[in-house]
Amino acid sequence: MLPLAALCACGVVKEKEPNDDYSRATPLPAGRTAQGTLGSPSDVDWYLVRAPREGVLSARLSGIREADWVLSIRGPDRTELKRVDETGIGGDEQALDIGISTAGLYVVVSNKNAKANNPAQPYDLRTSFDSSAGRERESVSRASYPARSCSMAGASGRAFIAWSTVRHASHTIAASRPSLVRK
Ligand SMILES: [Ca+2]
Ligand SMILES: [Ca+2]
Repeated sequence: MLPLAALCACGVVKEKEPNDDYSRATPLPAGRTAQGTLGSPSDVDWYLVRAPREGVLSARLSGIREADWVLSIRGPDRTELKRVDETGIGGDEQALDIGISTAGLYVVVSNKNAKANNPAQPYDLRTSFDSSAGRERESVSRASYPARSCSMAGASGRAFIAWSTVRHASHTIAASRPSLVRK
């Protein structure tokens, strides 16, 4: 069980250009938020996300109205594990419940809108890390469930459902309350 503070690690990591390929990826501890800019429409930003132990990583990219984001998750050997391109210009992209080991993962930010021209406006790449989920991989099959706010339902049965569906959220309070799992 992680203390809540570890799940909500604070502080923003600024991208370090040039970071347009894996060899110059900006380091980003799992659970932290990176902030960067699109220096040009074709700017690509690589981040190397490191986790202290095995777990599950989620990432959400947002913040520049003109951008048409593509979010790519790549393994330590740069093989693409997941590519997320669900929205158009102005939409957020998110990748949920990606298994991560201590070898880390690359998260690659790019833009498809050739007319995007807002190099001063920052984007946010928010990550969350849940090491408790590493022990119960079956929960990964719940990845398609929408994240809900981490309200604590009253009845324990209801709380368990909430716990199951929001456990990947960076602020999953329920994850620190394993007693709720009891019937
Ligand atoms: Ca950049
Ligand atoms: Ca870049």
